[in-house]
Amino acid sequence: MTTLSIHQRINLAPAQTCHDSLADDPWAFDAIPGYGPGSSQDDSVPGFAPTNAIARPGQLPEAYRSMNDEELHRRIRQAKATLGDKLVILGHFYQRDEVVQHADFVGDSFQLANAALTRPQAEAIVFCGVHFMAETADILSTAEQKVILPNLAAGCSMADMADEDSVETAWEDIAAVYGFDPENPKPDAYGKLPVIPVTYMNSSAALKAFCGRHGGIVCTSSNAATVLEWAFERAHRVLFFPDQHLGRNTAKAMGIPLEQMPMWNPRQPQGGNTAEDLQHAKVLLWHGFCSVHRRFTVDQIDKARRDAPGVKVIVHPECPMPVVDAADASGSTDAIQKFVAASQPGDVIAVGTEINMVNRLAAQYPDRTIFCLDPVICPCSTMYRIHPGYLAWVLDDLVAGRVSNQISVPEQIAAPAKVALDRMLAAKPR
Ligand code: CIZ
Repeated sequence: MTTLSIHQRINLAPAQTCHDSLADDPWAFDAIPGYGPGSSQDDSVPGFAPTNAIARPGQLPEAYRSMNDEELHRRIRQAKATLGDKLVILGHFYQRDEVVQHADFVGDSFQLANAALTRPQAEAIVFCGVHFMAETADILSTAEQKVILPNLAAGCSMADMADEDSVETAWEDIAAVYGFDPENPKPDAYGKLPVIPVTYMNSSAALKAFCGRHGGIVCTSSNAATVLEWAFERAHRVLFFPDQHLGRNTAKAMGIPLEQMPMWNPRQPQGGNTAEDLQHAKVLLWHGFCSVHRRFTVDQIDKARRDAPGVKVIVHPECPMPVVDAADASGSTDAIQKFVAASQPGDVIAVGTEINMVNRLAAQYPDRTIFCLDPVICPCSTMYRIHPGYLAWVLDDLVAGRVSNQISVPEQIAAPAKVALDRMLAAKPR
C-alpha cells in the first residue's frame, strides 16, 4: 500500500479554481455590472445607488491593458520613487501578491486606515482594497489627503447587501414594533434605548453615518464583542448589519441564546418574525454574508482533521456558526496572523479565510504546513479587480499631477460616520 505524505493528503497544490476566467485581466469583465470571477461571482448586484462602487465601470486606458507585467512593475516602482513620501500605498491582507509587493503597509481595513494616519505628509493614499475601506480611510484622513481606489469597480458584495434605503425602512419597521420614534428614540426607566444599530466595518459610509445619527456604532471583526457590550450597556437590543455570521458568532460567544437572535428580513412584515420572538430578541441579524467565508464547511474541517491529525484549525468569524464551532479558534485577519505567528515550526494549520492571505502566510512560514480549508482556489472577487495595471495607471497620473479614482465621502455623510467610528475607538473591553 502506498503511504501518502501529509502534503499529498491535504492537497497542498489544489488545481481546481472556482471560475475559468480567473486568469483573465480585470478589464475583461470590468464593464459588466457584476463582481467578477471569484467568490462572489454569483451574488446579484443591487441597484445603481450612488455609493455602489460596482456600478461604475473601470476606465483603465488602453495603453495599460496591453503593457506587460515587467513594464507595469517598473512604472509602479518609478512612480513610487518620484512621489517619495507624498504617497502611501496600502495593501489589504486579501489583496493579490503582485499588488501587495508594492504596499508600504499590509493589514486589515482598520489597521490600514490608521497606518495612513502615521504618514501625514502623504498627499495621496492609494488603497489597494475595496470601496468601503477607501471610504473609511477618507473619513479618517486629513482634508488635504486624497484617497484613491485604483479600480472603482472594486466593491464588496457583503457591504452591498445592506443599502441605506433598506436599513432606513427596516429601522422604521423596528421602531413600529418596539414603539419608539425612529428619529429620536428615548431611553426607558432603566436608562436604556430599545435598539441600537451596529454596523460592521464592511459597510458603506452611508450606513456608518446612519449608525452615527441613531446612537449606533461601528465594529470590526476584532472588536465585535467589545462593541456589542458597549451597545448592551445602552440598549436592550441591537440591530446588527450587514454580516449575520459575525453577529451570530459574536453574540453566541457572549452567551446569547440563538432564539434571541432572529434574522430580520427587510422584505417581510416584522422582518419575518412573530411579535413574541421580537419581544425576547437581543440581536436582530441582517441577512448579509461574505461569499468567501460562506464557502467553508464542517466537512472541510473534518477532512483536515482526518488527513492531518493534530492539525490546528482557525477560521474567520464571518464563517457560518457550525464552522466556527467546529474550529479550534476563530478570529479576524489580524488574529489569524497572530495565531500563525505564535505557532511552532512543524505545526500544521488549516485556515478558513481568503486564499491570498493563506498563501502569503504559508510562504512567510515555510517551516510550518499552512493550508486553506477550501480546496478550490476562489479569491475575493472584488479585491481581485485591483491589478498592477490599475496601480500603475493611478500612480502615473499622480506623477503627472492628476488624481484619478478619488474616493471622497461628502461631509454630510463623513461627519456622522466619524461619530460612529469614534464611538468604536472609545469602546473598551470591560
Ligand atoms: O476589516 C477587514 O479588513 C476585514 C475584511 C476582515 C478582518 O478580519 O480584518
